[in-house]
Amino acid sequence: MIRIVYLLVRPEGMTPSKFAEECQVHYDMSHDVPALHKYEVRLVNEEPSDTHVPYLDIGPFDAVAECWFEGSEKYEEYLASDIRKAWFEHGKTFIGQLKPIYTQELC
Ligand code: 3ML
Repeated sequence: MIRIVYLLVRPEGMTPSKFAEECQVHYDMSHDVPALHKYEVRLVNEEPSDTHVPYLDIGPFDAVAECWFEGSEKYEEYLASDIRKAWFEHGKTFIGQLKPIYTQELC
């Protein structure tokens, strides 16, 4: 399974409630995107810094998302899809900055 994690920052001037609304729209749209096995987006609620190991100070960011794909062929199909392109166009309207993280299994 290919899994890509994203940190999302809302655009300057967009309220948190408008951002949350657009995240919901984006989530709803994800169900029509071909070859996307699963999409999840969650709002940042709290970022506690009292960690048991040294705190990594990054951000600020407003949401964490993840895309799942069953393999590289599905990922290519997703990239080629016009519905995926329209989804990204919606993304441009409410994602101010995006940090993609391509993850991999331990072994
Ligand atoms: C890639 C993505 C990360 C995310 O949260 O949504 C998708 C599509 C997009 O960026 O619009």
